[in-house]
Amino acid sequence: MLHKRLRLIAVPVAAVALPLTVAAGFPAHAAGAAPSGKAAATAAPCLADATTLLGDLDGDGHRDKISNPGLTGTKMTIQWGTANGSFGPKQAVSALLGAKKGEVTTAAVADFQRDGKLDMVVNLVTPADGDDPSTARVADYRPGPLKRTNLSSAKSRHLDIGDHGEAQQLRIANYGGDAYPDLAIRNNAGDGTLDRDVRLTNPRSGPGNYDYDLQVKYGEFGTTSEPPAMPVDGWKHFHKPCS
Ligand SMILES: [Ca+2]
Ligand SMILES: [Ca+2]
Repeated sequence: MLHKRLRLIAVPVAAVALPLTVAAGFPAHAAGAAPSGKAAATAAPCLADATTLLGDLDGDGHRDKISNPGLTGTKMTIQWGTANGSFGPKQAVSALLGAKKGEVTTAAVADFQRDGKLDMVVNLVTPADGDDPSTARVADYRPGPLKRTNLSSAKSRHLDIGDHGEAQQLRIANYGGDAYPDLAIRNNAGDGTLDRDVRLTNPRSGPGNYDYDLQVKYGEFGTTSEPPAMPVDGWKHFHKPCS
């Protein structure tokens, strides 16, 4: 008896709720389509040229200019965007990260988890003298937005890219055929070995840890005299040219 009464009540409620939902959808659509300043400023990252990405790194709504000569991740610079669309002076990522004398800085920028905010992977290491490689002093996945002064992130976490040798290059790659940018690391593993290590991205958590099976599938085992090939099409695969 109680069951029957509840069902009778439920039907009119559902009938009313549907039109309300549809009506509520209209204003949201209209606002999204309007060319407001904010929508334009927070547009998706795009490629100004093969080695220059324009996208918001500090979360202020203005695109910043990320230059990555040779796509190696070792000479990356950032120019913070301004409200009128111009860019500030070039700042070396190594300096912003506080690299010490003799340290090799590598960095890679992409929207790893596709939340619309650019993220950064960084690695700072002092190369060793002998056959045994040293490990990184700093190796992080830093989800955006990043602080302008030191590229820190509220959600920064350690990444193991610096635990298996000396990262010499850090590049965006496309492995596994999904929509999430991955990492390729040119890694000095010691004793004359120079490998292309890989880290595939997990949509929930970002770049993953070392995985032997993935390494065999997507990586390459090389030597100092025969270095592994490194990807050059990572940014191009995940970003359209700026028009
Ligand atoms: Ca910005
Ligand atoms: Ca992101």
